[in-house]
Amino acid sequence: MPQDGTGPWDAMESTATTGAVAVAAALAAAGVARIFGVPGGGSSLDLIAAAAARGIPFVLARHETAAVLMAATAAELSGRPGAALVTRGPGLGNAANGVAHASLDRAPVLLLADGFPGAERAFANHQWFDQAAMLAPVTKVRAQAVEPTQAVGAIAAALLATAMAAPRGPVLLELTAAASRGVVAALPATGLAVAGAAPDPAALAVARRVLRSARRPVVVAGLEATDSDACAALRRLVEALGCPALVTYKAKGVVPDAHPLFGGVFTGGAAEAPILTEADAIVLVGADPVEFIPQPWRYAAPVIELGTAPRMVAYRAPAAALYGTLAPALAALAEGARRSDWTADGIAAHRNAWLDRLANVSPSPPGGNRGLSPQAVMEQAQAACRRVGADPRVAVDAGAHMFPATTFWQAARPGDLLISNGLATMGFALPAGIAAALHDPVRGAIAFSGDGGLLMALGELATATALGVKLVVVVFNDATLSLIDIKKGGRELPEGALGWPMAEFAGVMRALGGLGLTARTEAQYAEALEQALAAGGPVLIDVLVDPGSYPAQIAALRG
Ligand SMILES: Cc1ncc(C[n+]2csc(CCOP(=O)(O)OP(=O)(O)O)c2C)c(N)n1
Repeated sequence: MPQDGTGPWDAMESTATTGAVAVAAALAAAGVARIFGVPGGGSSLDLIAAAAARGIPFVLARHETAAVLMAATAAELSGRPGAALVTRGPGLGNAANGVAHASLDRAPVLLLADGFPGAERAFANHQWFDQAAMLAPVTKVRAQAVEPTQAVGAIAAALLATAMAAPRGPVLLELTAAASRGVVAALPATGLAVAGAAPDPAALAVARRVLRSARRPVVVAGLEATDSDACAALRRLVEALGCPALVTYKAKGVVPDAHPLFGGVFTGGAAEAPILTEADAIVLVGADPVEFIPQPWRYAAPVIELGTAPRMVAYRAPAAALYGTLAPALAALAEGARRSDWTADGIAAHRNAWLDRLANVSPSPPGGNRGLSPQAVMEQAQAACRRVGADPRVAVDAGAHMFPATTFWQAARPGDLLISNGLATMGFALPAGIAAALHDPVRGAIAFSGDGGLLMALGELATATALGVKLVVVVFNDATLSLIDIKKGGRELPEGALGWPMAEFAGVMRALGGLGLTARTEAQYAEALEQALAAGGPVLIDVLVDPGSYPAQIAALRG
């Protein structure tokens, strides 16, 4: 039966339908909230129409990587798969970095790409390359529907289930117009089943023994601990042990920064070493080694590893390992856990010393640009939010500004701070902020970005203004790729190798239909923040920052 995409869904359930409708049904059953993308002329348009008829809106991005970053963020925040849609050839090529982010940041995303009809391949290779091969290293599984197939809905459902299986990650479905328009007799039947496995008794016994013999355990929460059940169970374990908990960047808020047991951020570097050196057992909870900076593991204490799946990298052989659903394993560990020897004062002393190591202690060198300190940019933003009762999520880009951003932004819940950490790609914060504001329009979002990262994603300012999302974009403007500048050492580099004439971002934002503000002093920034937080729609604040504190910060962090 041909579908016009306007009929009531119930009427379609029992009748023949199309491949696109079957895929849309699989998306809906999996709980996909939106499709982000830049369409082509093949299956894309059928999918957009079929998904809209199923109540899944399409969000038009300006660049495919940004679309996938949005889909990945939506997936992280909802706990359901995300979906992105691109055209074949250049569309898929452009999407590759977003897919790499979804892969290394463990986000379940279905990438729907226009495919190449078999008949066409016989006489044309315009825009053709082996799309599945190109994305093979960064996708868990790839499927093609070239000819019409009854199985297309089931294929989409299976891909979505694979994306959600641990470790989570992206999957690819190439779909030709013939497959999206072909008549399909039945829709995929079910949604996603999420199994909650009980921890392995033998492994649990070992883990309990290691934990019981420890007097000073330290818990490190990673990206998998952001799951709400896992987070609640982790907090109970930490409170039962009365021990400090560290969080990775992606797990900010799993234990709130303001919690008395919060011990700091874990990156795998030097800044957190003092507290972990005191540990006689380290409990890694959902911490994926992709989150750690590439330095050898520093600690002698036995590791108890809780993860959704065995790790791909042998950073350290754990003394005990529990793989599967985190919450029951955490609950089982908490049972009979004895209180540690840590004191609240001892933990607070470590936390404060960690903050001091990263604080903006180094004065700007002579000749500095006299802009704001990056730490002040974060602290003023949070103070302004508290003053007006705003509670935005924040998205942080890759670059030197990420160190003060992740240290000084106080998170209270998982998902309060979004970041690309496994891939650490620039151009993340703006699309992630848009997706966060769409996910939760009441909270909205602030995207903190370096000027280099923002220039990579600039077109998404137009996406933000077209959508009218509640988003504040704060640019750390220093006209330099500062994180790379720190690494140049004594090399003589040609003029312009690491920087550019300072961009006027407020003007760009205004030209794209949003409110653009400029801050060169703390007073101007305070005023701009007040205006931005009162606005319903997107606002950009271009802040002149002084990069003088970055070298000391990175040295303190990484050692
Ligand atoms: C897509 C991408 N390209 C390059 C890099 C390498 N890189 C990491 S940080 C950085 C500089 C970022 O500059 P900017 O956005 O201005 O932020 P800042 O370091 O000045 O805070 C570069 C080039 C990256 N992480 N991602």
